[in-house]
Amino acid sequence: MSSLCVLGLGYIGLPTASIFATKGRRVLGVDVTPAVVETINSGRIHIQEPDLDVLVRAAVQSGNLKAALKPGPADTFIIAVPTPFQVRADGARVPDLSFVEAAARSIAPVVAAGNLIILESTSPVGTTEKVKAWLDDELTKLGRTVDGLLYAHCPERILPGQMLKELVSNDRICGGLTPEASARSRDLYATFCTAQIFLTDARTAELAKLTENAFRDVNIAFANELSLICDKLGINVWELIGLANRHPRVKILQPGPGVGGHCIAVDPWFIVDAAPAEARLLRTAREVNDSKPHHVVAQVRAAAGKDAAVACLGLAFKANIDDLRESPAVEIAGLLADAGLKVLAVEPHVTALPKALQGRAELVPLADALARASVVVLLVDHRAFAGLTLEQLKGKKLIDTRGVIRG
Ligand code: SAJ
Repeated sequence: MSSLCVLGLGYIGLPTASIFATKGRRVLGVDVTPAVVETINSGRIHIQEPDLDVLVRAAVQSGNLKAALKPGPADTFIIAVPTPFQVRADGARVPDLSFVEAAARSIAPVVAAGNLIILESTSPVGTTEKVKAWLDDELTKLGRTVDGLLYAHCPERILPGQMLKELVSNDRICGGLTPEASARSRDLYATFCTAQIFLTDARTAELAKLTENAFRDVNIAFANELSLICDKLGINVWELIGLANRHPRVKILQPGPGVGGHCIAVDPWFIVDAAPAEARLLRTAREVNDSKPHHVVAQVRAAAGKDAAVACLGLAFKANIDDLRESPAVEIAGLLADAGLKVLAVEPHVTALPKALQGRAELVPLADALARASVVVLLVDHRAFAGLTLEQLKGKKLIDTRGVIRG
């Protein structure tokens, strides 16, 4: 069985490294953060995802998964590092590929003839070619010549909250710089992927991944724009969408307080950056979704008197997870605190407030928040809030951004 070196042990790299290890591959997981390496080597995890702890423990206990700060020799290298965007002085969002570049350069001392280098990180079109160029450059600097390196982009599409299931059951795309690279990648992922694996070129694979998330962003923006129109016209957007969705070819998504997470609110910008004149709809969708938290804040401020206590139900970026990063709910709670309101945050999935809210809000149980607040804003459709009724909120002003609370 061939060996692997996985660069980046985050939400994608860690489950991927672990599943390969449990299938009998020797895996070296690399992360630049010493605490992450120590945690994983002790069989524990530093991120939250259902059942990931069990998988990582099994991988480490099998002896097949080891974490380190630096890469070592392997047959295949998988790059799974973050690809955020930067905001340029003129306001444009441009991809930040510095982590990918650092990872590509870091393997130059250890790559060997015939190795396969896979980029899994969500990336702008052309990044796989750049990985090759960065590695070539670093090899030249080291005075090394390594023949027959293969490169492919094999994007990950797993849904936070269901990652382990989707890792195995989602179809995959393997886009090589050469057909041989695509085929070698397919053989590798077939180790654990039970679904179909489609082969293409690297640039198509790169744009396919971005397209999937841009599609979802545009569709959520449609729902969010409808909610703004309905607020203006005094129509219940949830009833409206429910009725329109009775049409056999209409399937509108759900409005909310904005789009969070690390992918959908980022990836469309990579397309806009590459084709700014053409990607007009994608840019507008991003703007619509990014403006939604401000609309919610304006609604709450209009409902709340000066110094009012506001119960913010939910802080996570979506339902039934504890991930608070890039969450519109956290942004809204912060903006309400800035406006001088007393913010009582209810988030049953965490035990401490995120840094952005520390000292500016209180984390309290649901009953406590409902007893003290005069305004309730429901921000996340967690199961924990599903039973709430209008009766329980009598005498309070309610802003339900997810359409959860029933009469
Ligand atoms: N949201 C709405 N209304 C909806 C659906 C979602 O407001 O009807 C919001 C959520 O509350 C959340 C955000 O959108 O704030 C994103 O949530 P999500 O569940 O749609 O997606 P993510 O970010 O958890 O995961 C996405 C997935 N992409 C697609 O569904 C096309 C996942 O498959 C990708 O692997 C992941 O991005 C990624 O890593 O790229």
